Amino acid sequence: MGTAESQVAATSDVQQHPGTTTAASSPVTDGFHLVIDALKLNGIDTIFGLPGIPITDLTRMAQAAGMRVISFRHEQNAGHAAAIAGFMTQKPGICLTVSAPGFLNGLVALANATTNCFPMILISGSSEREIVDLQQGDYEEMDQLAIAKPLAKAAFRVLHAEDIGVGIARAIRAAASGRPGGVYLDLPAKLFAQTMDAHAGRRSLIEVVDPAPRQFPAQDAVQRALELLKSAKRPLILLGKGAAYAQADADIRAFVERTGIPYLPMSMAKGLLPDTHEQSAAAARSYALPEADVVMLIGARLNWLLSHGKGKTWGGKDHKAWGGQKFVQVDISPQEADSNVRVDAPVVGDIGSCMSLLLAGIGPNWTRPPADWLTAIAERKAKNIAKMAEALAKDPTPMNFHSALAVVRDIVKANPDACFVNEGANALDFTRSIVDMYRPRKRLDVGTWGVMGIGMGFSVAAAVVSGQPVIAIEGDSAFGFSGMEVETICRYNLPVCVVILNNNGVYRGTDVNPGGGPDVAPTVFVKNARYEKLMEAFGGAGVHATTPGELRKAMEEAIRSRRPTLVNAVIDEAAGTESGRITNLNPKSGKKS
Ligand code: OXT
Ligand code: ADP
Ligand code: MG
Repeated sequence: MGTAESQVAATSDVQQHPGTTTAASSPVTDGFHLVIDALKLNGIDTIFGLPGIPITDLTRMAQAAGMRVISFRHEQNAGHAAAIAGFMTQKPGICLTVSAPGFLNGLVALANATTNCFPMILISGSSEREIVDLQQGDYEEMDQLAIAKPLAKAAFRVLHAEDIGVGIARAIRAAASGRPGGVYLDLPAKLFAQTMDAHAGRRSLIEVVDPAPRQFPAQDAVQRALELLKSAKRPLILLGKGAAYAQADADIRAFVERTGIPYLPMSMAKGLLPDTHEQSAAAARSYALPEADVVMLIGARLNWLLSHGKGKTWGGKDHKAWGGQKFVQVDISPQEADSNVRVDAPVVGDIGSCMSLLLAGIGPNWTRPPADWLTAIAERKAKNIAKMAEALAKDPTPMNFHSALAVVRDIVKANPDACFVNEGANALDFTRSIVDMYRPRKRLDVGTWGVMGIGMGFSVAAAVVSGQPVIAIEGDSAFGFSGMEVETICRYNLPVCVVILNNNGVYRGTDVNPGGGPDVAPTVFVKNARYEKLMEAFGGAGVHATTPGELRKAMEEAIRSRRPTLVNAVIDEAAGTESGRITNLNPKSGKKS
């Protein structure tokens, strides 16, 4: 990699900058180059961002220094791109924004990264401290550090060029170590132009050694967990996105297969083992959860997505009652256990280390779970799969979610290495259960918050990071949150195939204004919108698909050609339900809690 010194020598605009050479002509560097060199020194080669005061030159210089600078149309999408790049690579993704409004636009992604345990660093330029602190009305004045703090795992500000190396090292460690998360790094405008001796500058940079150190669990914790699992009559493993993130794929698979315990993948853990694996209990979810007696969580939290580990989902008498399960929880965070219900066997450490010890501990004489448990799950599974096959075989006009997603399912099966992005409500939930995944970390979706707007940011990052084709299955509302990034996709000529499951609105397009006035209902969009023309506007391929055959042809062609493509798949506007599978979370007027 280039040193600070060589960067200055190589970059003409620095030499034009006053103060970059001294009277004695000893080499100097500046804040811009120290930031770039610190990132490069740590193996960070891509920045997702949006230029403007005070970071425009930083984007130019980063590009001149050989970094990939992916420039977006809105910072939120750049932030989501950085976060998912972090999830895919275990290296913090970098999002670079301008001050106040650009910074604020990046905050949803920063907070979402923290919530989802994705390592990312939001770097924002900021206004002059002296003016901000006296509230004298600077250009884009805002106390960004204070605002970012509650939304980030950590937040830092660098005031002096000689501290840039430390600032970036601290940000990397905070983002990647322990439970990963979003980190904010505040770089005031004045910092970039500060100069210092190039040799001293180079010495001030830190190449972070072991940014996410392995953390082995205690041997007695491993034994306790194995004893509990051994005692189970109806054990179940839940794989979460932490397990996918950990890249311990072989050990996780070996543990599942050697114990013979059925498993359920959370959404972004789909594909960690292929969804077609015979031990997958995904198609028997609502049977397996309440019936299980010992549940092992690997990188999954007992949050709302798992009904907090209690209530009717788990066989409890009412919505708050414990279902009687005992829990093993494998997690890097020592505070996660007992956050919702009692965890009988916490195993605290990084999943790679934990799984290697758990695997070693099961030994050759492990008894597989009782046959009646496995048979019961297999029967429920077969029933649900048959029901699903029936629904998928129908060919209604217009298409419904099932007939469109039957096509997507085939395309993913034929292209298991393609990355898969998914958001919406019905467009999310139907896709999750219909489209099987075959490889780890391919399914990228709305995650812990169910946040809309990840679609195009995730797609851009997935294409850039993996070099593989990307398939994005989008509700028409979901797409709207980041739709302008189709220009970004075309600009970088990325192999992204966006499929909009277009049912004319949020959840469906059939609602009517209950007040009878001239406005349409809040959930309804322009009917029969031609989203594909957005992609055509920027030189990509747009397809209006009204049949499964047209959809299949368009997707096959998109994957073959690697050309940016948007398929507007017209879905029956009455096909969706309110909030998809989580209708029950909508508060009802007058309902007692
Ligand atoms: O066992 P049972 O019988 O129950 O069956 C289950 C499985 O066994 C079975 N299954 C299978 N059968 C056969 N074969 C196979 N292979 C198989 N696999 C599974 O299928 C069922 C279901 O299985 P699942 O999914 O595993 O089980 P379940 O019970 O659903 O799991 C529970 C959950 C909670 C884990 C799961 O439902 C889940 O992960 N849900 C995530 C939900 C979510 O996050 N939704 C997104 C948010 S909704 C809402 O908030 C929206 N907004 C508001 C908004 C948001 N979010 N963000 C921002 C920034 N602003 C506003 C908006 C605006 S969604 C939305 C837009 C919606 O409109 P769109 O146009 O975009 O989308 P459409 O709805 O399409 O119009
Ligand atoms: P899901 O939504 O798939 O259920 P969650 O985001 O709720 O997953 O949970 C992920 C969990 O994984 C978090 O509690 C986090 O601390 C944990 N985690 C993330 N990375 C690692 C890792 N490398 N080792 C151990 N645990 C991890
Ligand atoms: Mg819709």
